[in-house]
Amino acid sequence: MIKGSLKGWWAFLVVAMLVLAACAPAPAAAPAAAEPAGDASQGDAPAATSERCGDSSQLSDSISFYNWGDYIDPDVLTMFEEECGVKVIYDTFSSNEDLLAKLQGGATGYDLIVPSDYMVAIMIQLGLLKELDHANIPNLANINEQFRDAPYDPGNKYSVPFMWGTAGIGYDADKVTTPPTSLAALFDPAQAKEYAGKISLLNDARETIGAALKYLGYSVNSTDPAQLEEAKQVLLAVKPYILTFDSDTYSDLVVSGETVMGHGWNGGFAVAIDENPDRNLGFVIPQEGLTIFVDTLAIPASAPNPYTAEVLINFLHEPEIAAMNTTAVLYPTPNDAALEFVDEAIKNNPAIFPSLDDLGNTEYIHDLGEVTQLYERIWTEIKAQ
Ligand code: SPD
Repeated sequence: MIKGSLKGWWAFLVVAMLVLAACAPAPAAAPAAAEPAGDASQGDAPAATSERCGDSSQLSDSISFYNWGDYIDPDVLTMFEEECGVKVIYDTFSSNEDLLAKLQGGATGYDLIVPSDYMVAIMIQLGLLKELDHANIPNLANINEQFRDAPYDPGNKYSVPFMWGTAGIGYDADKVTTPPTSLAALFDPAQAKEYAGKISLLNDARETIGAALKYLGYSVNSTDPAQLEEAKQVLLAVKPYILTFDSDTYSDLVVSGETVMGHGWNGGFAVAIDENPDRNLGFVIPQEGLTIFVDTLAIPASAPNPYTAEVLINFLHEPEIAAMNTTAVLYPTPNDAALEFVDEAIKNNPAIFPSLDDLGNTEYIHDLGEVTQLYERIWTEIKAQ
């Protein structure tokens, strides 16, 4: 999808290299249409001829896929529907916590979900995920070893990495005095005040409290109440300068000029930069470091169509299909076999595909057990003020 000239990438690429070297809309209701009987009882799926569709006699007529926004090439879903004869009922969410609340609230219609690393660990513990039958997902072998067998899901018993990425700061270099390199641009009140009402932060408790913790020199996984109180005070101090907490449109806001900088994920800003080559947009992983994540494909324990979900997971990791997705959403795929189908300009852009050996101070978010409640309390207080 790198469509235009690469001019717009300069700020993105150069700043990200320098830094790396130096160091909601509420989710929609569970779709009623996604409450069919289980896979095997369907039986009337059209005869599928493609090997990529598994055993067609076991496929359901439809499948309900609940994903992050802007995280799939729509053509991929159409291909799956046409090739395998399975209608995809697609819906999106904006945070791991929204996804969890949905499942805990009793939504039983979803067949395929996309929890991030730490949320997989939480969902496993809560018994919310179904164990995968690896025999139906041979493309698991395409996943880079660094992303397999992770601590959040040893042996990939419940999840298959889908995409990965990092958080950072996206900005319009023509509208800021100096392109940001530090989290101080967001969290030092003196600096944030300069862009009062023109800054957005992620609408995500762990990401945004984590960013404030990083600004203070602490871990995004701090469990120290005193450090968390400091992070809360940092966020409260800059809140008057924040236009919105938003995890879906943070890059659109920079493009429209409603903000001049925003806290967001790399792929979101990468698409904005790619689509606006005439603009001086940039993205930086701040020198303090921020978060790195792996978003995964997993099947809820209550999924009506688990076999079809496994077939879709495997389909999404066909090398050409994974390449289509990464090219459309500009998040890096963990699928090594896909890389030969990804444009060099994308693969060689360190802000889209950061070097895994050089991620500086970036940290994965971990499941913090009971301390999670403290994060939730602080987040509620910040949002309420
Ligand atoms: N638009 C897709 C955004 C996916 C971001 N992943 C979330 C990571 C949360 N820690």
